[in-house]
Amino acid sequence: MTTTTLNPAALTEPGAASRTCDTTGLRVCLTGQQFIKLNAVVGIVFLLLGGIAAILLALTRWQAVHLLPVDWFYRILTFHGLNMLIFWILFFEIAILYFACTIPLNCRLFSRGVAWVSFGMMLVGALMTDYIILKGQADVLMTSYLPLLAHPLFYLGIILMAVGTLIGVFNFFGTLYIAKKNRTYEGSMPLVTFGALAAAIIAVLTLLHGAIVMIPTFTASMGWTAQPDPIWYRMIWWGLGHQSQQVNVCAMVTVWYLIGFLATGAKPVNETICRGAFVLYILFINLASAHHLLVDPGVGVTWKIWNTSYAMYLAVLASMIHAFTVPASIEIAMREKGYVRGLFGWVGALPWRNPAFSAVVISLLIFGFIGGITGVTLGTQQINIIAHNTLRITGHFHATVVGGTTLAFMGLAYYVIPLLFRRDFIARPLARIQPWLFGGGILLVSIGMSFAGSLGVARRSYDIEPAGIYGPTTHLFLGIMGVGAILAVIGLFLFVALCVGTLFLGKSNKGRAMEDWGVAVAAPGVKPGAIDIHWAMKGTIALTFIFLACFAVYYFANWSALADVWYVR
Ligand code: HEM
Ligand SMILES: [Cu+2]
Repeated sequence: MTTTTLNPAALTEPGAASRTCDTTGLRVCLTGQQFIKLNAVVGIVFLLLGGIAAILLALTRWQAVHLLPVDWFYRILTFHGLNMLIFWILFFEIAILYFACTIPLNCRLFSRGVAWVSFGMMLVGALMTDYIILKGQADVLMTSYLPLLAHPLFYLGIILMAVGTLIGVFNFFGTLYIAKKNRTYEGSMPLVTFGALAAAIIAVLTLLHGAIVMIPTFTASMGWTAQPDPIWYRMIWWGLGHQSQQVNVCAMVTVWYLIGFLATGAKPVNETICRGAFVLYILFINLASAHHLLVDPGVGVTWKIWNTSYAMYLAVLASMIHAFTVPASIEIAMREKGYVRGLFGWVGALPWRNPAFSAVVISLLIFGFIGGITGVTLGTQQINIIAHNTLRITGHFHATVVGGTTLAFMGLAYYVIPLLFRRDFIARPLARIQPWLFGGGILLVSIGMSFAGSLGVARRSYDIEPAGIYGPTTHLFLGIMGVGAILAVIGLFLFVALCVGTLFLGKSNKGRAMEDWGVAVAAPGVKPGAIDIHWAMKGTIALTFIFLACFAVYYFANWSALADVWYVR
């Protein structure tokens, strides 16, 4: 059994100003709290910038609308990719890391100075990059593949961002060190911190790749050194670009466990297996970077197939374990509360009015069913050739990083703001629909992109009309993407408005518990723990078989589509 007990004396050491949370009774380090707030708020501002760019892009790719002129399309595409995937996600992840190493461990943040340096470098780097993109001197897209060359400030901004994040991760490790040294807790590390630790370890590897690739590119852009080899650049860049997605997945899964626990009291079915799954991420995820190089001439076929069709599945296995244990643990918690009827009798009694909870459920379903199934399929070496560089790819990763990670992070904010800013949310009915609006919108975006891509529409392409080969079905799917984008962006703006509005106008909850979003309660007349439950995960197991059936259909349909490419009579 894995248990943790906190040592209440730990935060009383000199220099560790803290308070007791009025809702959870946990001790909160005030420095930690300050930097969780700062990083989360700045992250949300970058999410807003990325969201403005998102709607401009979607209304341009929707060929019937075709909003932006050509130069601004590529400029805004560069801007969107970086503000969303790098700035929003990394700032929010640093907030999650600072949370996971302080509050659940009853520990103070390692260093306020280090936190300021990290935050300052990240902010200056992000602003520098945004400035030079909007000035029109870095139209190289997020990946900035050589031999395209941007203004040196573009690379310098990204380097500052990466090194600043690395310094923040160092603060996380420093905090774990003092937690151990001061014995702020006994027993094993809580699962939330363990997941964050896995994310932090992968982040170090990721950001080192970033430094290795960006520093020589920066010096080349200054004219100091020769330009690095483009194939080398792509290989190392994806060590950054892909692995950082696993940081996201680890952080997202951690949020799933945390909110599942807060909203329903769910405890992991088997902690050892959950922890083992996080270790699989650390060991195998870098190999999966190879799926970005599947049409590159520089690496061999055996290397491609080994890395993407064998070793990668060990990381996929980890995601499948988490996507199983989270709903399974929720199902068990619900059955123990007395909702034992049938396969899905417990679903109706879930706390659907809790926006953090609904965000997590939608995140899990979109990530698993759309992101996971398309990801494994597109990452298969043979199938990739019919999907490479089409909108199918964009359709896939908007299901993972947007429907999955971003939505889970939004869900977390519904607790972070009341607990750490100590203000209750304004406009609570709007907060309750926000995850559905954003999740539903992004589902349409993902489906629209995927099907338009299947019909041959390229990603990163300003104009598909001159080709003259796309029929009404293609335009219909681009329209579905456009309508989905409008819904998703309204959901995004609503989220930002609710958060910012709450910071200024929300009712203070100092001295009392936060206003509850709603948690699962026991069925009438049921004494918790008194219920005998058989086959307590059968609903989740049924769901797993539905998932596997969807996967099989999609996977083999793609092999069939591949076979159609060379028609044999
Ligand atoms: C709010 C809803 C969003 C909408 C409607 C949206 C829409 C789009 C569109 C239309 C494209 C251009 C596709 C192309 O022409 O190739 C795009 C690209 C992209 N989006 Fe989003 N997006 C949204 C949110 C996000 C978020 C939250 C993230 C990351 C966390 C993200 C990451 C990306 C990336 C990495 C690209 C590719 C950039 C490139 O090709 O260089 N998006 N998005
Ligand atoms: Cu990848």
